[in-house]
Order: sequence, then C-alpha cells, then structure tokens
Amino acid sequence: MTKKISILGVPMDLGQARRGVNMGPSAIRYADVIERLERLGYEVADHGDIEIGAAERLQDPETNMKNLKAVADANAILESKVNEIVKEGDFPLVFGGDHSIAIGTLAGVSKHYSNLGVIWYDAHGDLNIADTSPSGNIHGMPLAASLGHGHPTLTEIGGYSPKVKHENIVIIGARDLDEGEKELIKDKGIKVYTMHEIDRLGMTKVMEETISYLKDKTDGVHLSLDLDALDPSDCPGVGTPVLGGISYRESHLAMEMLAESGMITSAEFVEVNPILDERNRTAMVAVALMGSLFGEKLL
Ligand code: 4U7
Ligand code: MN
Ligand code: MN
Ligand code: MN
Repeated sequence: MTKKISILGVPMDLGQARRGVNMGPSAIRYADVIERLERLGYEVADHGDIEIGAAERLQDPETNMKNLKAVADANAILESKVNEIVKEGDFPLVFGGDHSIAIGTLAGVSKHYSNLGVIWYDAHGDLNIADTSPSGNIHGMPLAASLGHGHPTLTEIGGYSPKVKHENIVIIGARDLDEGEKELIKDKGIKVYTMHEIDRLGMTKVMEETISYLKDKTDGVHLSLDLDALDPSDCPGVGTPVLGGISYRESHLAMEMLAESGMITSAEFVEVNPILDERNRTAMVAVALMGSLFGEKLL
C-alpha cells in the first residue's frame, strides 16, 4: 500500500429512502479517523466532501429509479476526484454516504488497472437493475452498474463500461438477495460467500480463499465495505439492517488478513447513518476496521 491516503467524503443520501446517511462522512471524521491513520505512519490528506444535488420528489415512473439525475451527477464528480487521487499515486479512501457512490468510486479507480478486483463486503448483493429492484433505490444497484448492467446513465459514468468483470468480484456477508440478484449470481458464476459459508468455513478460510481467488488475476483490488455487512448489534447505524451478520471480531480479522495480503489499492466505507446509530458506534466500528485494514496490530 502507498504511504499517502487521500480521504474524500460523499454525503449522499439520495440512493435510498432514509435520511441521515448524508452525515456519514462527518460521523466517521468525528470518530478520529485521521489521527488513527496518521498514528500508523501514513500521510493523510482530507479532500473534504463533494457536493450533492437536490432530491427529486417522486420516483420516476419511466426509469423506476429515485433521484437518478442527482445520483448520477454526484457520481460523475466523484469519478473525477477519485481519478485525480489515483493519478497522484495516493490511496483513495472514500466515506459514504449510501452505497450508490460505489459507482463513482469504481469509475474513478478502474481505468487505472487492466483487471481490477472488487471485494463487496455487504449483507446485500447490490446487483439490482431498475427492472429487478423492489425499491427503485439506486444504493441496491451499484455493483450491477459497475458490471455493466442497468441504465446507461449509471453504467456509463466515467465514459466507459464495464468497470469490473464478473469473475473479478467477491461478495462477502450476503444474507438478503432479491430474485433477480440470485439469477445474475448463478448466471454469471459470481463468487459469493453468504453467511452460510462464513458460519461453515469460518472467516479465516473465507478470506484465504478470497485472497487467492483474486491474487493472480487482478492488478489492484477495491474494498467496498457496507457497514450493514456487520451484525446490527455491532452496527445499528445503517439504513437497511439485516439480522445474523458478520461480527465485529470476524470483520477485524478480515481486515487484518487484507492488510497482510497487501492487495488492497482503494477502499470505501458506506451506509453509516448517525441518525439511526447509538452514540456513533457504527462510525467507530468503521474507523476501527480502517485501522486494521491499514495495518494496525494489537502487539
Ligand atoms: B445496500 C434491496 F430490496 N435489495 O434493492 C434493494 F432488499 O447498499 C436492498 O446494500 C438494497 O445497503 C440495500 O432495495 C442496498 C432490498
Ligand atoms: Mn447493504
Ligand atoms: Mn450495499
Ligand atoms: Mn443498507
């Protein structure tokens, strides 16, 4: 990993229906992320937050999506900022905001690699397109869009598509998949470790397999970590909690193993909603996991 980390906040809440997730970047900063990373020896530059447009009042009946334009516009800005950060040779670390922002992050990162890998740490697949989405919420679509599926307004952000290949992604923590998402997973043979496999194999094996699956075929790996991957008892401050999630300890182990692998080249931590949280706990978990991801050790 590079020794310089560039932070970008994306106070996006238009990709879903519950307000408050726009305060995620503040909550994460409040949990002392910069000090934590500096203590590990990194030079940290905080680029502030990007601007988000206004919400549309109604779901567009034409597209079956909410706030398509505002979400796409913000992602286009995010794409160019992340692109600049990677060009500088810095490590882009993005704070959400809802998960719709992964579209822009991946668009900014992916063109710098010939085979970007993606680890999608999430209770959900985020593999919906407008036609399969039960909600019309774009935060349930970013992985699909990055694979080239869905509305061109989303898939073409950054001016190219796809950003990532089906065989270069690993989903970890899934336990709430919609029918269309399950079909896509089976159809394309997408690698998924659901909670079943995490229970059965243990996190050590899941991460060993994930790392060896991505190692040889990728030249960079993006970590997209949705805090709802963790159990709601550890991370109550998320908009779409699902019971039976990954524990705090298992998540630390996963981050430590990724740190050891040295393979992660960009990351984002999303869906922290301080309004739904208990005393900023979810943001504190996010920051603790970032500590491990960037090499913090207990001894
Ligand atoms: B998140 C959902 F229907 N699949 O599409 C949808 F269950 O970024 C949830 O992972 C999406 O938090 C959750 O609306 C998106 C729903
Ligand atoms: Mn999720
Ligand atoms: Mn998600
Ligand atoms: Mn969610």
